[in-house]
Amino acid sequence: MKKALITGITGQDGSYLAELLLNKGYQVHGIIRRASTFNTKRIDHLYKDPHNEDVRLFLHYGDLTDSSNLNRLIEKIEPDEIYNLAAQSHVKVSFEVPEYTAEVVGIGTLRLLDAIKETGIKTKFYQASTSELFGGLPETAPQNEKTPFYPKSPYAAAKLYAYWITVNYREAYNLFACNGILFNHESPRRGETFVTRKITMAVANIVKGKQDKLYLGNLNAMRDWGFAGDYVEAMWLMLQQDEPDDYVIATGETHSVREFCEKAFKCVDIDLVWEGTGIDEKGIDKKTGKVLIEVDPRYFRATEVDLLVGDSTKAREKLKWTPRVKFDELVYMMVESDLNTNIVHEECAFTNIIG
Ligand code: NDP
Ligand code: GDR
Repeated sequence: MKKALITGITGQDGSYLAELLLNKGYQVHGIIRRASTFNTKRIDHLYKDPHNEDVRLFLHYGDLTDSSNLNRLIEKIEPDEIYNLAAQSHVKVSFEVPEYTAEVVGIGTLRLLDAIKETGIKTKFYQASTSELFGGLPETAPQNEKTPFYPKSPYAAAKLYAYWITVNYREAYNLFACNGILFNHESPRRGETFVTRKITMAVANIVKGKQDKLYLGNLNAMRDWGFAGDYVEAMWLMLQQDEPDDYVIATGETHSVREFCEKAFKCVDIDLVWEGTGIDEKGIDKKTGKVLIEVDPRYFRATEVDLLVGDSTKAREKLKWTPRVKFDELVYMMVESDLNTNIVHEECAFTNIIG
């Protein structure tokens, strides 16, 4: 039985990847952080009582800031595959906690790679790289593996280090290490403070009368949004190849935040019309004239990434990977899920403050 170790197993991608690997018959080990409340809600459905015999999911306390913990776990588990998904993954938040972000995202990746090298275990390593690496060069779109990098946030700069240290350990120590340069991917399990989920939660809350208005930042930002369930398959495929390599994973389509709002509200039969420009812009319910969306500059970033769209030809040819879920289906899936969930108003109020 193959063994996999996932850092960031409690996150959006970690939960889909754990599901995929368990379905493929793997024994899955995940690193979780100690928190004052439970942080395992995305993987609770995969949990089995460890007193049973057929348990294949094991959770271990750990943290990417703790080298001795990582060394010990890698030595003990001896995984065939390691997926490094753990990160302080919020771009806007990285401007507020730049040092911590660099510590976890950048040096955390080095700690894992060095643990592999030092323990000498034979394993394959996946690094969660990101389209944010291309942030500052919109004229290069669509971006592929050869596009130059220009990080535009502390998060992206830390991911740049993680990208290159992964390449360096592959070249210097012959490790099987891959970078998946993934463009934005979303799902009903997306963190509540990322823009897509913030929008779909607000749609559901507005319909249920639990929220009046949605406050957003830059409505003009354009992103290549795919479905997380499709993207974790690409991660796995990268580690099944004969040679390690780096791959862009994307849908090849790009849409603005404004367009995402329109589609999401359309799912509940609300047509949005826009009035004003810049920070005065409002999204209005065409039928009732009610203002449903307002711009709040608090969500603007010190430096913004205006346009991302990926060219994943290499992955499509070499990995035979294609995204299945289209943009419209993704928006619908997320709105429907939030409509069926009993979201508490307070949670949403917080999202409006910190998202
Ligand atoms: P999430 O924010 O949903 O999950 C992040 C995970 O990392 C959580 O399990 C979190 O634990 C864990 N984590 C955070 N800090 C630490 C730490 N110090 N030590 C150990 N674990 C930690 O991210 P996603 O699932 O969306 O993304 C997965 C990875 O892919 C991330 O590295 C992200 O940067 C990258 N990425 C994501 C993209 C996307 O569109 N989703 C696109 C490209 C790259 P906890 O639950 O306790 O907070
Ligand atoms: P991103 O995702 O920064 O692309 O990083 P996010 O959903 O946070 O922002 C996308 C775009 O929407 C604009 N925006 C807002 N964003 C948030 N969060 N909240 C708002 O209210 C809001 N209004 C407008 C942003 O300015 C931005 O342009 C995600 C993360 O998953 C990273 O970890 C990953 O590496 C990249 O995707 C690829």
